[in-house]
Amino acid sequence: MDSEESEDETERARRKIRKAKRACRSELSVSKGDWTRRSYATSNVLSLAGVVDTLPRVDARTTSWETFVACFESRRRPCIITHAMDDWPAFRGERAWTLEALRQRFAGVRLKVGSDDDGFAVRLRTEHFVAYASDPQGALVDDSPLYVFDGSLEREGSRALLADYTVPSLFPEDLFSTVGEDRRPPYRWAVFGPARSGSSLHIDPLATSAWNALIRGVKRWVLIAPGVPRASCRPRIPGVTDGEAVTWFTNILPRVQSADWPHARAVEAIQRPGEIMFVPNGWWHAVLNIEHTTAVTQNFVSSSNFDAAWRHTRKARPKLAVKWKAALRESRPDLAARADAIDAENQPCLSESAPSSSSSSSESEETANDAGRKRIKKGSSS
Ligand SMILES: O=C(O)CCC(=O)C(=O)O
Repeated sequence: MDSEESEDETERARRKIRKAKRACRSELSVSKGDWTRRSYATSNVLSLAGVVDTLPRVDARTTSWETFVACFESRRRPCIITHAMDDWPAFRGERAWTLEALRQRFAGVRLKVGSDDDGFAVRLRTEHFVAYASDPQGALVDDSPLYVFDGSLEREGSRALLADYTVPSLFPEDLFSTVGEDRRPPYRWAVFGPARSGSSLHIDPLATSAWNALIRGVKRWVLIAPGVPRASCRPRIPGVTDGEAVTWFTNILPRVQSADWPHARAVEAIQRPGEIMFVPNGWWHAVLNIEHTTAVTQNFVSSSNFDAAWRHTRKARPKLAVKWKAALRESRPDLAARADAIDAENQPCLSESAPSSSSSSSESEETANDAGRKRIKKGSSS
């Protein structure tokens, strides 16, 4: 390619990116410089000085599923799992998910970078996203860069990504799989994001738990225990909060960490390549990408979070719940019986608002909706 052609190519990519930005965040003007207005690129928001990582590490090579369930899953304790992805093609070897390898393999594949105001997916070709990631007029200066959160990996172009990883053996249960791929809620995402992109504080929908495997880069996590009200940890402050991770880390996290914060201390972690975060159901969590990251994440229901997931699904997705219970009746009659027992309770909602249970249903729904409108993935896979 001569230099004129490559200039055309750069300009073409920038045009596509401007279009995607306008669609994803119509409240910001690209031409007036709103994407760089807060100058986060020159702030210290990526500094890890003073961050104390207190999460336990669990070595997948020496930990049985039974031990993991007893010590973490059933007690809803978050942790980071190590050595569970050592042999993934996504992690090591020529198919490893570096930006350059992804560009070479998937240049023309259109990845989801957000949703427009009508809820439709906004997509960018991988080659354009990779160009954006290192563009001094793009992700390198944007306050909160575009973030690939693609939940439709079974599409023609991206399907090959699914062969690059396997579900870690500590997560053998996936109870929504019983209703079939077409009916089940979105559950797996490829996640590629420049520094300062991320996920603002949220709780995953339907009381699902999640694992998030980091392949390249560094992620900073903050986790807040179930039961903390939204108004405390995700207050809406006009002109200050905007649903972006970097904004939450800059403006709200200091309040959460202050001495007069009336709830349990937030848990912090720094996740590095090869580490898998386990987020139990009902935990608030926020993530800031400290470097450019590539990752894959899946949400799931297991025996440990089944009761909470059943309550949420029954309320938020009643038709799905009917099909789910019928499918469980065949494959997991023990859990179908548990669902029957929950349904037979006279006041099912009371247990959901008890402090020891997962987030209240309304809190979770609100969070999922906020998330679904814009970029946080878990509302939709389109
Ligand atoms: O990697 C991220 O941005 C965090 C994703 C997330 O919030 C999750 O997996 O639930």
